[in-house]
Amino acid sequence: MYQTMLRIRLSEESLVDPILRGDICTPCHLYSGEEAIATGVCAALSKDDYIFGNHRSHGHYLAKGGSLQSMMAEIYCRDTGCSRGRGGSIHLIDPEVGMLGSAPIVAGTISLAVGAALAASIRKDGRVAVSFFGDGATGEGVLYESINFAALKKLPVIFACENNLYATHMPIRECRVNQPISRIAEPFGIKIHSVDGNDVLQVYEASRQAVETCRMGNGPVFMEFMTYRFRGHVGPDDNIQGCHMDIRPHKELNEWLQRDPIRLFEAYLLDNQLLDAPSLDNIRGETEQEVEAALDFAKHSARPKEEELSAYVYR
Ligand SMILES: Cc1ncc(C[n+]2csc(CCOP(=O)(O)OP(=O)(O)O)c2C)c(N)n1
Ligand SMILES: [Mg+2]
Repeated sequence: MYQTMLRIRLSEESLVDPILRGDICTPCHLYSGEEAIATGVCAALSKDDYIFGNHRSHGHYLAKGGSLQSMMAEIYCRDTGCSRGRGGSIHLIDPEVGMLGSAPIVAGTISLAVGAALAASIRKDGRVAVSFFGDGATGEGVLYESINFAALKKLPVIFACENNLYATHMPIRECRVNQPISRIAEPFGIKIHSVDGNDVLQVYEASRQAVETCRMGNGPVFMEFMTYRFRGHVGPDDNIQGCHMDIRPHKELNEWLQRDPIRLFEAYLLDNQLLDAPSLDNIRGETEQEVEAALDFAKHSARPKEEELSAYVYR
């Protein structure tokens, strides 16, 4: 889990300079600060289980076992990318590892996860589907329709809400009545977990229980993870055309930086003598190399051919 969180963080941060230089044209919604959620949830799943993501899904894809090289190539819009360079950062997919897709339509993949869970339930294959979405998706009706249908059919689906307190530049306190998001699931009579999303062990333990609930036929489960993004809504700092759009108070950001999920887990590993400082350094060194190799692979891959522009388009 430490390596996965670090792989996500270092690969996200490696994109900052190329984005600022204009080498990457696809919009990138960085996941820095939220790594413990994808990591802890996916650690509780098996390879055969399904996940669906949203616009901020680099971390979901990697945590489920997606290839870092294919992701980097996709972000660089190369033919070697996981969507053959047609999708970019916001359309990641790797069915081999159960990552059934991400898409930037807010709440757009929630009902697809319910569909995957319905298929698993009809086939009785024991698979669980997870839908990752942000607090912003709670403003979309399809979420409530999906929870209702899943509850009615007792589907093995986990609704995983990553509450980072903002939807683009809209603070949650300005667009929702003041109550925890997890309470929206109460009328449906399903299991609910409210979790510190920056504590990977807490995320893992709650997810393990949620997966078990689903496998026993007692799903669905709603999970709310409290967290914060360390970067802008899209790109490193929301400095769009010379105008800073990030209205989040510095004090708030600084307080959350003190609760960096990777630093917290490092402290846990050291305090409990599970790993020593040189081992942590080794993992960091290896991961840095892995990220560098993936960037190199992406940059040296060919772009899709112009004459293949409409290949793979559904007719
Ligand atoms: C249906 C729809 N409405 C609006 C948008 C524009 N949009 C893109 S991301 C976003 C906010 C998403 O916030 P949240 O769900 O909290 O995820 P976060 O970015 O905080 O991870 C919005 C409004 C969109 N992509 N789709
Ligand atoms: Mg949000």
